[in-house]
Amino acid sequence: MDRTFVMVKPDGVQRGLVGEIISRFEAKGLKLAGAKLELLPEARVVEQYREHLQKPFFPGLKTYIMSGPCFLMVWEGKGAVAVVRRMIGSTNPAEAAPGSIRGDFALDIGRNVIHASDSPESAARELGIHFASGELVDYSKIDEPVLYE
Ligand code: D4T
Repeated sequence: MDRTFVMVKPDGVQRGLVGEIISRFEAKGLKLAGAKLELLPEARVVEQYREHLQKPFFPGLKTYIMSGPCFLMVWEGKGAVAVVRRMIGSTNPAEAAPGSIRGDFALDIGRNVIHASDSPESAARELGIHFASGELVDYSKIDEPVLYE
């Protein structure tokens, strides 16, 4: 099954949106394979956002991501990377579709509540940054036979 890395950012944790976000992914049929609440060290934030290191918004992004705990998750399911990206919505919440997480819960691109991997390659890379293999749980869920053809 496909796996993706998802992170509720500090604004989402502070606003009490973790439960709502987990509920949406559970209701979709995705399977939680790992989760933890963490204050991210600078090195992992830099690694996570390495493509943006030279961008003008990077210093503010780093300060924001390190401003409080993040809730890190790994979700599994058919097409999980693309499915979760659609569920979180566009990077800029002002353009994110209603019904998406950013469309429903955010207003500002600098406080957009949630991150999710944007490709299977990014998912593998980001999983490696944030989770040790022993932190992921391999198990069966009883709804799998009715979720999939
Ligand atoms: P993340 O990586 O946080 O899920 O966001 P996206 O994948 O949707 O978008 P991104 O990589 O282009 O941007 C990373 C992160 O930087 C913030 N940001 C972005 C910002 O504060 N100002 C900006 O102008 C841009 C483009 C928001 C998300």
